[in-house]
Order: sequence, then structure tokens, then C-alpha cells
Amino acid sequence: MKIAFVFPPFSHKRFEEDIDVVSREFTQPPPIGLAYAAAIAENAGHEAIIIDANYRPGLTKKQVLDRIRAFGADLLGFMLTAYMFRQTLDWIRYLKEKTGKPVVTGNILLDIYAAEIMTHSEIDYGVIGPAVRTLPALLKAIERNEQIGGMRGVCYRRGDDIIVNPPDTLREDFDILPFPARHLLPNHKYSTIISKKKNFTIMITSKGCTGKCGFCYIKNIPYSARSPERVVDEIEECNRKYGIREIEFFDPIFTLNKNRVIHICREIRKRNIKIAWACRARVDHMDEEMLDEMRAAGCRRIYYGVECGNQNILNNINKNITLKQVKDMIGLTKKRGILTLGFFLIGAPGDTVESIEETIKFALELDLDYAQFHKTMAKPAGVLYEQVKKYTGRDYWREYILGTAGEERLPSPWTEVSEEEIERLTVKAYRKFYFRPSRLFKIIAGIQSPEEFFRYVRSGIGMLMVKSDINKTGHGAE
Ligand code: B12
Repeated sequence: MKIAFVFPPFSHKRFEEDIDVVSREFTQPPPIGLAYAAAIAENAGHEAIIIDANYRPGLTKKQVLDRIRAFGADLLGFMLTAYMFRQTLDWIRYLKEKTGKPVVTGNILLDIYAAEIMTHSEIDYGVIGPAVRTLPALLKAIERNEQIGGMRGVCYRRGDDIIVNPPDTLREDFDILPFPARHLLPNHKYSTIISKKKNFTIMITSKGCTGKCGFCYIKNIPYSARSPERVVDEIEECNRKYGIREIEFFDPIFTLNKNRVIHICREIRKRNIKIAWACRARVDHMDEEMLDEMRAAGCRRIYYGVECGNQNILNNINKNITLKQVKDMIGLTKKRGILTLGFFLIGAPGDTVESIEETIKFALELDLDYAQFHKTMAKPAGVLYEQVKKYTGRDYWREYILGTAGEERLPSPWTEVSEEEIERLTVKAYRKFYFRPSRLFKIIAGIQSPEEFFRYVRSGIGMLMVKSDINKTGHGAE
């Protein structure tokens, strides 16, 4: 069968944790989840394409339709996230209507709201949970026009009934997953605002986290990781086959297991792979030996979860680190010439206007190269969302997916700081951090290409003109 996986453009939404300029400019990333699904389909003997309509300047619906037709697709595939659900659904509607082809969907949202998703008649199938066995089984059944029945991990419609089968029991270890089908992606297109080299890609080598941070749902996902050899096999494939010279690891915390990190670094060097890379880390899992190994293997940026500049709030959110550890580790990282980025939460559980001001002050004091300030927001599932449900007495995401609620700025009942103040302080944090002469000078001095220069110019202008999410309008109820 021929499957066209489509990645529609995604744009800023009121319920996002990023301010609009950041979600607009931060990344032009590859749809790696779709590339996994495509690789699984190809391994099962099907032919696949990925149509990435998101990277700038983006493709129109009509252009995507023409590509689907030229390919002769029998089936269309889409990934679903809560934030982009309605935008993706618009695309699914159009493409389904014009092609009449069945639509299969997948990704984390199916694990949470399969029944609600399936109320939209333009979606024919959903893959819940691990796709490595479920997707081939589903594709086989569709191809042979067989009954789906109780097939694990599949939701579908039978007449007027919505059938939601339980997910596959397989623990989807990374080593049983194929590498993402990067041969189907325009690898020369991708970047992030701070990436330096082309070709660029993102990679994910582990799931879950052993941390216990109160604001994060990832702690509920058991930690599993690809073996170091296979990680370096994927890096090598990227480098030698697709000309990729820079990789950003999207693992929640790449550095959780010291031995694994050191093993990966030594293997990169042993195979003489010249690659620059960046990853996410916790300050308390790092040490000087790791930093030396990482630097020698091409690590150029580390993104630390700092979260707050007030020790009480840090304790309150169970981050289990101290402000001193943050300062020390950023110092040690910089000493090795590795650039640092700090992630900060604005409006974290227990935050007050004063503690947010302390966070901003702390971010300025730290000798960070970059900072990202997130409004603390509730995504479906997780502790924070439970609080929102209790506070509002409704399941907003369920309504959004059903189409009975429009795009809303969700409340943050875990802090006394108002939504308006959170918006204002987040923008203030960005402006204070980036519009310092010393920071601007360093950014300009580090620019390596005209493209990078224009990304910064756009972001700078965007940050000056940023609009609050409070009064914006977005997708309304249907
Ligand atoms: C890499 C990544 C991205 C990449 C690639 C996206 C992609 N999936 O192609 C980029 C940067 C583009 C991205 C963008 C966004 N992301 Co993202 N992303 C991730 C991340 C870090 C890893 C996903 C991944 O590749 N995992 C590895 C693979 C192997 O596992 P998997 O994703 O579960 O996929 C398996 C199955 O789900 C299935 N599958 C996945 N997709 C599909 C599609 C089909 C058709 C089928 C059949 C099966 C299938 O196959 C895989 C193998 O079993 C996750 C967090 C996490 N650690 O999981 C967030 C995450 C999925 N993203 C999230 C969000 C919110 C976004 C954005 C809205 C961010 C933004 N503000 O712009 C956008 C939305 C994009 C969109 N169009 O909807 C949320 C989703 C929350 C939710 N409940 O919906 C997550 C959970 C992070 C978080 N905690 O906030 N993301």
C-alpha cells in the first residue's frame, strides 16, 4: 500500500507555554514521529512519503493534495497533539474530502482521548500506544479488507459505534524501533533558532525520566533508552548518509545515565564522526568527567532545566536541585566552551510576583548564553491538568477535541499570580535577558550564516511586538 504521512503547519495557540514569537521562530524541526511511523510502514513492505507542509514558507493544502495525488496514496497518515488537534483536523477534512482516502492517526493524544478523536468521522483509524506491531497489523487488515475486531492498539468506527481497543502490551524498547525514515525528509531544510550547521536534525534516544518534578508528566513514563551502539549507528547514518552536521537530542534528559553518555561519546570518537550536538540535562546529573567526554565528542550546547530562581519554589516543585548547583554547573559547562541554555518556568506552583522577579534576576545573573521562559501551563494528563479540571469543573481538552470548546487561555490555579501578570512577566523576562548589550553582542558575534542572522532579526522584532495571549482569538467551538 502507498501511505502519505502529512505534517500540516503548526502555529501558535493561546494555551501554549511559549509566547507567540518563540513558538513561531524557535524551530523548523523535522516531524520525527511521522518518520518513525513511516519507517515502521516501510519495514512492513509498504511504500511511504512524508509531506512536510510546516517548514517555511510552508505548503498550501492544494500543494499537499497535488503531491498526494502524484504519489497515488491509498492511505493518509497524521500525528495528533492536543495543541494542534483542530489545525490538523482542518487539514484532514480537506484532504479526506478531496481524495476520499482513509485516514490513520497516531501519537500521544490517542493514548488519552481516543474515543473523542474518533467522533470526527473524517478520521478512520487511530493507533494507540506503541506502533511497532500495531501499525503493520492495521495496514495489513486495511489492505486485505479484513475485520479489525479487537486488534490491540487500534481504534476505529464500526457502523455508528466507536471501538477503542486497549494498547499493545509490548514495552516498546527503543532498540526494536527502526531509525526514523529520514530518507523521506528534506533534511537540508531544518533548523532551530540557535542551531548553527546544516544539515540539521533532531533525534530522540530515550523516553521517560527518573525525576519527580511536580509540574511534569514525563515522570509517569518509565525510562527506556536505545543502546549506546545503536544511538551512534543512528548518528553515523545521519552524518554519512544525509550530510547531517548538527543534531539536537530531544530526550527529556539525555544525561540521566552517566555510563551510557560516556559510552556514546567514546563511540562517536572511535568512529571518527564529526558532528556538533546539543542535549537536555539536569544540573545534578552532570559532572566534570561527563562534560569533558561530551565536549570531546562534539557537544556544543547543553540545555539545563533551571526552572526558578527561588529555592523555596524549587523545593515546592520537587526539582531536587539547589541554586548553587545550578550556578556551579553552568560555570563548569561554560569553562569547557559549551554554550548553555536555561529553561525557566513563569507562574510555577507556589510562584508569587516576587518569586518570578527573582527567577528573572537569577536568569540574568547566571552566565547563560540562551534562556527560554515558559508560562506554566497544563497539557492533557499530568498533575497540573488535574488541578485545572478540579478548579474549572470541566475537562477542557476533551471539549476542545470534541469541538465544543474553542481555543482558551487556561487558568493556573497553582499560583496566586494572574494570567495577565504571567504573560507580562514572561515577555519581560525575554526582553530583559536578550536585550542586554552584552547578550546582543555575543549573539551577533556567534552568527555563522545569513539565515541565522535573519532568524535573530525576526525574533528580535517579534519580541518587541509580542501580543498577549489573553485577548487573542483562535479556533472557536464548532
Ligand atoms: C520530537 C517531538 C516533537 C518534534 C517532532 C514531532 C513529531 N512527533 O513528529 C517537533 C519538534 C516537531 C514537535 C512539535 C510539537 N510538539 Co512535540 N514532542 C516531541 C517529543 C520530544 C518526542 C516525540 C518522539 O519522537 N518520540 C519518539 C517516538 C518513537 O515515540 P512517539 O512519539 O510516542 O511515537 C510512537 C507512537 O506514538 C507512534 N506514532 C507517532 N506519530 C504517529 C503518527 C501515525 C500516523 C501513526 C500511525 C503512529 C504514530 O509511533 C511511534 C512509535 O511507536 C515529545 C515528548 C516525548 N518525550 O515523547 C513531544 C510531544 C509529543 N510534543 C508535544 C507538543 C505539545 C508539541 C507542539 C505543539 C509544540 C509546539 N508548541 O509547537 C508541536 C506540535 C506539532 C504538531 N504538528 O502537532 C507534546 C504533546 C502533548 C499532547 N498531549 O498532545 C509532547 C508530549 C511534549 C510535551 N510534554 O509537551 N514535537
